[in-house]
Amino acid sequence: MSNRKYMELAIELAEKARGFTNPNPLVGAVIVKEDRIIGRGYHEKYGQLHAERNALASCTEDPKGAVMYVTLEPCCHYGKTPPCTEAIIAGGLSKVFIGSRDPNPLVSGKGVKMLQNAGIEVTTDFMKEECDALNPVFFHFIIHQTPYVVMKYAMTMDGKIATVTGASKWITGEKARENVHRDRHHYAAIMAGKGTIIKDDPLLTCRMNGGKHPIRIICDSQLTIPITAKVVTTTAEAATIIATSCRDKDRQQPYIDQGCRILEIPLSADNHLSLPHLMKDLAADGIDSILLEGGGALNWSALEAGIVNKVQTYIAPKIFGGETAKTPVAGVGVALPSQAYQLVNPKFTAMGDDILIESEVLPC
Ligand code: AOF
Ligand code: ZN
Repeated sequence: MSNRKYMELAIELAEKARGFTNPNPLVGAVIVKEDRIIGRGYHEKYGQLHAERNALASCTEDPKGAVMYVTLEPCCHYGKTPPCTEAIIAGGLSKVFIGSRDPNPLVSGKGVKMLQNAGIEVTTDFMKEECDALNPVFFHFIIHQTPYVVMKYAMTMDGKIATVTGASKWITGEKARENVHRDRHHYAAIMAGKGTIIKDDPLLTCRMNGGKHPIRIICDSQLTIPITAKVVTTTAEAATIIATSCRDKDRQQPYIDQGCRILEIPLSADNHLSLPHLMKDLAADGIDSILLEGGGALNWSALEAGIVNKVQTYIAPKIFGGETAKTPVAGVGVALPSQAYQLVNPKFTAMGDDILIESEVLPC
């Protein structure tokens, strides 16, 4: 097998843990001796052994003189686990192919140096683009210390997220909706505004087999969502954080009694919750990624605040019409096309009869 095939296998292994390693990266490793795979491993769950150590532990033969293919630069620091570079050196490997560079300041280039200083031959940036594609969330979180935010919405061909009566079940078909549940598992949290809770009373949980529920974050500056809302009454199933500017402890208590956590967030100049402030607080709690299922008002605020990294637009082959039927992004909007929020690197995926377009937001 070629070097590329071995690294492709390492990428496949890394992918298996998606949704379970946050806020740590997805990493896979393969160990090869004389063209035989003698070990393979991946980082399976947050806090557990890294990919390299799992691969070494799985070796069916002595790894002395073998080659490792690893999707991320091996760590060289004592964190929750001892440095992987030590295990690679102790194992006597002769060569390491590395995909992504690790921007973690504790590692960043030092892992490579440590291996080279021990006389190991190192090839860096090997299939870097493919390996980098595993971890946009980790890279964003470790560099900026704020969550990676994905704005998701489903609309008709005429750009409506509901009919004139407000009905929105369903816009997309089953395949697209299954994909949303996969994403609820992949990302650490899901965020919605008060309007969505009052109008739809959603559960915002993950209904994928073997999936985990995202932490539910509700933006409610005045703290007025009903105490009977599903996101409030089901905290035994999935955690709920209510972000509010209301500091009145008596008004907070009924939500706390139901198991919700209250996060006090200051208001911004336009009297909305300060989203950059909220993002910092959530990051401090280890929340590395958020699926924003916002509704028009929150979506606009999020764009304006510059916290959105990616937009996922599901388009269904339907037309609702109706001048007052809601659209995905509301707020005051921009005055000129030249002032638009620009999206780049679009990826198109057909899902049953629907289309998913995923694009990155160009920072302003
Ligand atoms: C992982 N899994 O397979 C590799 C990682 O907190 P720790 O001790 O688990 O260390 C986390 C850091 O280790 C992480 O930020 C990244 O820089 C490095 N590599 N992490 O969770 C892995 N190889
Ligand atoms: Zn490590």
